[in-house]
Amino acid sequence: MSSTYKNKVKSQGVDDMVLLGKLNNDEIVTNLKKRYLSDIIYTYISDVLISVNPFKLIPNSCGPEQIELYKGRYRYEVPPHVFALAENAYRKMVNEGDNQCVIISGESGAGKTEASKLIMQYIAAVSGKSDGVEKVKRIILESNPLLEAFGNAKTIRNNNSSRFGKYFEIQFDAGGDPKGGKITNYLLEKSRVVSQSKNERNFHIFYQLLVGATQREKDEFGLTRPEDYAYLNKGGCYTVDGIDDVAEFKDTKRAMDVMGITQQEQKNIFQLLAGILWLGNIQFVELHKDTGIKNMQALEFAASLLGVKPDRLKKVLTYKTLNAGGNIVDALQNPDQASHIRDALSKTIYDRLFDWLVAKINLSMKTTGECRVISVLDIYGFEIFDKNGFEQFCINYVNEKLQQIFIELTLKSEQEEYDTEGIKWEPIKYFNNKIVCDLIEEIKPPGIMAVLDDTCKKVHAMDGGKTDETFVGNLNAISHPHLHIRNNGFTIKHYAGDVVYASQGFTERNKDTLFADLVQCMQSSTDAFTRNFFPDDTSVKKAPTSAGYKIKKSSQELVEALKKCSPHYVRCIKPNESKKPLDFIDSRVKHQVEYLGLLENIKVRRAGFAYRHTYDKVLERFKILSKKTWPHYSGDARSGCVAILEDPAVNIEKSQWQCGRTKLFIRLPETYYQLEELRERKYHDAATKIARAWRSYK
Ligand code: AD9
Ligand code: MG
Repeated sequence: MSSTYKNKVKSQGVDDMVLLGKLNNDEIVTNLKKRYLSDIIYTYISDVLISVNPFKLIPNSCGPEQIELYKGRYRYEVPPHVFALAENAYRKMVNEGDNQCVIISGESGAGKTEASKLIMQYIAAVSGKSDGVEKVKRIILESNPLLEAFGNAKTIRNNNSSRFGKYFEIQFDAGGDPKGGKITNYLLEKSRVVSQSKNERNFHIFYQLLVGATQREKDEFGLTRPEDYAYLNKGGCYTVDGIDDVAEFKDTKRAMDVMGITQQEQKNIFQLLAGILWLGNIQFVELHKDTGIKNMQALEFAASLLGVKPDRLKKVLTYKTLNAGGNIVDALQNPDQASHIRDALSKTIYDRLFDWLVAKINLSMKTTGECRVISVLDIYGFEIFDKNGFEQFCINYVNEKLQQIFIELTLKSEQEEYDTEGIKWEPIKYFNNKIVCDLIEEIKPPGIMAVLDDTCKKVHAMDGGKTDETFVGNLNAISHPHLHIRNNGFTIKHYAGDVVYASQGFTERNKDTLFADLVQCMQSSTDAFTRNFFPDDTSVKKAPTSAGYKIKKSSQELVEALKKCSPHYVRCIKPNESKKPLDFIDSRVKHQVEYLGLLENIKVRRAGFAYRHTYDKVLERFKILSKKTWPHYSGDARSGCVAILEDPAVNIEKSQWQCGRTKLFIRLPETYYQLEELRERKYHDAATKIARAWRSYK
């Protein structure tokens, strides 16, 4: 190995871990660490990009000059970067006409959303510049701050955590200019609207509104300080390091303008948000034979902001109309139950508002006709909290599905490559998490979701908090190595670790229905904007679908969509819990390296052959090594490569390489280094010769 190359590897690790000398999890961690401490956050495993969150802006890493550097360049010509991956996806789409997708995974706070934004910026920067195209690009880029305002929040893991999943398709014309786009959103964590854990916040927009609204808006909507609202003061956290809510509110409003959301609609949105905050302040008290309202002002304010009569709102919050064997009865709800109904209403309003925003963005970038697509998937990361509920269950299920598709596609495409190139290989052992996906989603035998749906259907709504217990009892019917039933919950052995789920709230959240009384009350709103969120769908007889069913269906659709594209992967790693720069905790990284299956990923890539490239690329890089190909060569690329490898001056043993149909395969990393070393020496010699000639000329 040449000393410069060796020294570089020693201090900065290898760019592509397929070329690691020794191969085990610790070596991978060490390699990532060396790079991380030298401010190099990107590393490849072949064409999979590993990104380690730097928690700081790395100078000259993502600006316009950097974009220029990557534009039109091949991956191996430039250092590893998310721009190189974006460039590759973009060129492949333009040149080969295939749809591309970028699947970004990693745990909460690992850098997925930042990576997705960089990809979108890159594509916007390198594609066409005409007026129409600029408008579409602006919508695509501005949709980020808008959706982040309503769909992101500070959690203990991440100050700007995405609380929804997003699949963003950018649509291009045949020339590679963006024509439009489409966002599919997944499962917003709506429970956050009504409560947050300690040191966490509600969605950013509430704080933005409270500090950013004009005095007139504040007066009109009864907006005061975040501390004054029950929906905001549970987490005891109002501001976030590095987030300026006033400035962000301006960005949100500007983004709304770009989406074509009118001033009137913006006012409606803010009014609805204020309505939610005031709903949250309604408190109930137990009275003799009735449930009363402790603070009438909150009720009146909420009712007025939602455009409904206070009496009617009170009635639907404190009574529930039930059909008991044909008899319609008004069942009084105790203060606890009434609070539940209040929260269900707030969550639904917010959830529908979010869907409305996504629909609005989609409308503003809607396009027709044939197009090519690059899609970017940025979904909430795998989560393990002290207490994990239905939301974590769904989030982690989606992550299982993504891991599954990674396993399927990387192994599948690898296998296909060996097949099409006519190369023999031995499959590598790896943990296939299909078993966990089945445990959750199978219908026969029933998996966890099926048992949950069944419990929800069979158990009467009036059995108090017992449905969740019944659900756990019913889970006993499943005997599975990855499921462990416990008191008040269960543990799933996920690919990324064991998670203990508390069953409380599972059935209610899975049912996800609003009582008819509430819906009718909202339909009576004098405010058309609010009314529209509660369409009268009683005429359409649909079987009620559960939240679990919806997430299962949408993840299946997502998997189908992804399988139709050429995949690109970004695997994000979170190096610490402190969210501080240069803090690299080996054990944390090792855990992620293990569950992301990076070692297996490398092994599969190297199964027999550590390095492979098309003949023309190999020839281009190493032609200087043989007199047969340097300085002039006019034969075909494959024969050129063979001539180089067989040249006595190079002398690579025949057992160390194989010719595929279009690519050259090299077995050991050392062999590849040997070629690199020879190449460096040749260039060095050539440079010395030129310098000598220059000196003698002078
Ligand atoms: V979650 O699953 O949505 O909770 P993400 O999306 O994986 O999570 P995110 O991209 O939001 O994490 O990154 C978290 C924070 O890390 C960001 O707010 C930045 O402060 C920081 N970060 C992430 N990536 C980069 C980067 N490439 N450069 C600088 C970064 N900072
Ligand atoms: Mg995110």
